[in-house]
Amino acid sequence: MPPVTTDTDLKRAADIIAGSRSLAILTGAGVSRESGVPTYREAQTGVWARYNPQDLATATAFLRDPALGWSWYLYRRGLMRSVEPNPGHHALARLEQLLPNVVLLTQNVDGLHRRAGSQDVVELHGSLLRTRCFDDCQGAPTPIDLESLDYDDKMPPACPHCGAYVRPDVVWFGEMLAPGDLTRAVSVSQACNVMLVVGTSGVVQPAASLPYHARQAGAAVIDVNPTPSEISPLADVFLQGPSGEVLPRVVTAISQLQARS
Ligand code: BV8
Repeated sequence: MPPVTTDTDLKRAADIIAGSRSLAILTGAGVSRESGVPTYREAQTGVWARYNPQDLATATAFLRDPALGWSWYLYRRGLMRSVEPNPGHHALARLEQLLPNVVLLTQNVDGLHRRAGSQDVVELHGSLLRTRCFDDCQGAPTPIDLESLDYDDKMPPACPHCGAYVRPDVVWFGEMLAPGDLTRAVSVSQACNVMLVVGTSGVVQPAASLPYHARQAGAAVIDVNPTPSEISPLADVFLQGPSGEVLPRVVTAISQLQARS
């Protein structure tokens, strides 16, 4: 679908971002869509079509059926390894070089922002690429290097320290976000003067509240999404279109503004 964004909206967004003293970026699954990673709202592809991620992404589900939970996470981990960052990820990474203060807050667990070169990234919901002891037996978190274990896709391996299951180092529904991550995300959202929201339906809490924190602190909010989301009504500018097409256009416009100044 070609972007519906008008040049006027795009230029307005570029002006706001180029003038930012402190830019907070909040991303969701949509920013990885053009890398080939299905979003949570889409029907899961293939073998997973019959499962709802929210039903699988809980500690209860994992303990109820560890074989299912483990194979789902290994499938997604393999998918993340097989895809590449897309132009949207690279555009966001470029903003760190163009602007004085950029912090990227992501709900995504795919590691693609760091692979695209973003440095200051807060992975609010953890990472599929890391694993840890289900019981955090050596303290929270107890990282476990999966590649150091003998494992298959049938059942989660045992923690070498205590024998509990090895689990993905992600935040499941019903689990608290890492305190340091949430504290930093809220303070960054309250301190920024521009928040760029990309590819999120704005449903999952407490991440979905971050744009409200920014708004309340007087920040301008820009939303990038092919379809209006829970966040769009909050936005000063809504850039309607796929982030892999819209974000590079925004970064080009910012570079042109800086060249003229
Ligand atoms: C917690 C990791 C509390 C796991 C994930 C109020 C306050 C606090 C909690 C709650 C609350 N109300 C409800 C809750 C409970 C729950 C929640 O929010 N439920 C929802 C369903 C209502 N929250 C929690 O459980 C959180 N925990 O707060 O604990 C607590 C308190 C005390 C003691 C103990 C606990 C934890 C939430 C984290 C869950 N983990 N992921 C895994 O992945 O396996 S969430 C997961 O789903 C993602 O990380 C992401 O956050 C979310 C999906 O959202 P999006 O990223 O937005 O993706 P989505 O598919 O929805 O939308 C995609 C968008 O992209 C769409 O808008 C689409 O239009 C757009 N798009 C499509 N193509 C493109 C595009 N955009 C750009 N370009 C494109 N090409």
